[in-house]
Amino acid sequence: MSLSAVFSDPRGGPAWLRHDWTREEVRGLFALPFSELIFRAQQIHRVHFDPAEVQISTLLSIKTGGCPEDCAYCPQSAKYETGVKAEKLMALDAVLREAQAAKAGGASRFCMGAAWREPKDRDLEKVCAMVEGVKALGMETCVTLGMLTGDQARRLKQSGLDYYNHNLDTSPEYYGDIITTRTYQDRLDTLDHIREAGIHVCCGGIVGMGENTEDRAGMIAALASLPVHPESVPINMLVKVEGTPLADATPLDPLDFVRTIAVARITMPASVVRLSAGREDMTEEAQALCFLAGANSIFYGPKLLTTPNPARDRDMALLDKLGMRPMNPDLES
Ligand code: SAM
Ligand code: DTB
Ligand code: SF4
Repeated sequence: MSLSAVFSDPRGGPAWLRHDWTREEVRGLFALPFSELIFRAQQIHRVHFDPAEVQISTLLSIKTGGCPEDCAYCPQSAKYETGVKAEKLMALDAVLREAQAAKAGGASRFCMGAAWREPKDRDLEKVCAMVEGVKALGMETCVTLGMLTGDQARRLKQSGLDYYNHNLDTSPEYYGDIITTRTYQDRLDTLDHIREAGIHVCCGGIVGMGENTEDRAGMIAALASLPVHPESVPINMLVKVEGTPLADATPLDPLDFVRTIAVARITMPASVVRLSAGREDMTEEAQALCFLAGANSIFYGPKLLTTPNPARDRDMALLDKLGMRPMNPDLES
């Protein structure tokens, strides 16, 4: 095979993006001395991004709790007693009020999450109206609604949706320990539908679920060998919630979290890597290391979907201290 075949993007992306990352190579990156790993991540980060810029998204749970899936990390699964009350889909005007407040707070993207296995077509129409309303406010839109058919993905694209979040969550071999109600292939199929519809893909995973380094390598290898890299890669630290099977998971060394960010940055150089859930319990020093390792996006605002996130003033103070500033949405991928 010629070099250009190895390094070219089958769908016409820039030739320097690699989609043939082997597990072995990714394992090798995780095994690098910490300083070497961070150095490489910083070099690559600076080729594609201004290291002082951070993309700011705000999350809203538009349909909370009562989900039929059994994801072992999730407070919204109906299978676990977590104290999260099942609610109906929010009304359009209430969602738009929240989006307006997020915009006023400085967010450039508004992400709406629903605790569904998959949306019913009737509900999808309501979400499309939300997407249209949020777009009209001048914000980028992202939704995460579970599995989609090709038709549903095309309908969302028609409404103007910019991003769809759908995570692979962990390695293919650890997946069955975490979720039994759907398969890795189900996730990959939905990712294909999103990509085919022309919607930007937001896809990452969770660490700190009792997985080992090999699983973290497997997860990053799976993400980095997708036919087109996700434009946005959220790396979540497990938020442990009482009542879920992972409530007592062994805590992950924060340096292993930083390593995961660095390996995501190196293998998916042009993607925005999000330091996603888990910041509420992370020190400022650990977050600063994540930014040094190539993270350039955060969720901003005091709540994720159902769990706490740092208060806005705390985050602004941290970004100020680090000399970082919000990314201009026009420059985001
Ligand atoms: N139901 C849809 C789905 O699963 O795709 C959308 C919402 S779901 C809450 C979105 C993502 O949130 C999950 O894929 C998972 O990566 C993340 N997530 C959920 N609970 C979490 C937790 N306790 N800690 C960290 N991330 C979590
Ligand atoms: C993602 O990767 N992380 C976000 C978003 N996508 C939807 C969700 C984090 C949820 C954390 C647990 C909660 O607040 O319920
Ligand atoms: Fe449902 Fe999504 Fe939570 Fe899984 S992660 S239980 S699919 S809301």
